[in-house]
Amino acid sequence: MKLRCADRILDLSSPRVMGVLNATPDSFSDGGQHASLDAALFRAQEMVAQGAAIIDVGGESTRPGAAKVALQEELERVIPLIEAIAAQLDISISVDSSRPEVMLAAKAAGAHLINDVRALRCDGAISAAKQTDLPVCLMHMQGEPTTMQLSPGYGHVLHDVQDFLGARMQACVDAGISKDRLLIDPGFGFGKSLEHNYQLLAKLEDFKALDVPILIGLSRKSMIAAQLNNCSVSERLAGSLAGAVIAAMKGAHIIRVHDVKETVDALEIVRAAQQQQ
Ligand code: 8Y7
Repeated sequence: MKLRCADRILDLSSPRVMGVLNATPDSFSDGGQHASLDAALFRAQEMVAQGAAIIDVGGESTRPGAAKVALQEELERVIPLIEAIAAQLDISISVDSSRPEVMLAAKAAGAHLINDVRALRCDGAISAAKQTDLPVCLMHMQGEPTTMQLSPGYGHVLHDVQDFLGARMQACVDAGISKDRLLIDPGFGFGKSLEHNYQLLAKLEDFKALDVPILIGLSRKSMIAAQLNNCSVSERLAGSLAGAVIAAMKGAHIIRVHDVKETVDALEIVRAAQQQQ
């Protein structure tokens, strides 16, 4: 399976790694705007060398309870970084944003893919995404980041998430975004209890029925920590790799992670085994 991403082709015939790059001012450096751009660019370069297929650039923190970021602030964080990566590195760039203005500016800056945790539900987002002609990842989230973990509830979590993603896909197709531009993501940790997350992971293969590439992110998330005595972020690598391998074996095409090198290695073993089937 191949996905056209602006002027690049992403080969999804074996599972690929998307590296997380946070364009938040204090993520890498406290030495001002220029230093933080340089540090982020250095990290991007490292992820390319480690075998990432995509770099996901985000300027809005969607962690549970995180504060909202103003539009101008989000633009100032992500756009110069996307421009610099596009100019200097040979890699697909995804923009992690829900705002139409950011999607359009990111496309102009050289982005290849849109990653929207709100599945194009913000005003104007569908039409902006269509205008960019870029592929879009539609993620499931119940509620909003500030409140989503307070009391997540479903009739049947698997069916509810599938129905939501199917409906968002239909809304995109109705607006003129063709199905071969779409990807889906169950949204681990976004308005889900621990049990909901593992129910979705256990049945991830059922999302193949929607017939578009599947992207997942569980790297370092609380669903990993919760099984490991609520271990700290630095102790979640083995658990995250196990989750990535399970997801890949159940049909995920793109795995969004912090630890690129280790995940690329783990997925190479999945690829070698899948090739024999
Ligand atoms: C996901 C994501 C985050 C995910 C997609 C974190 C931006 C939280 N998680 N995008 N973004 N899927 N598509 O812990 O699971 O990385 S942010």
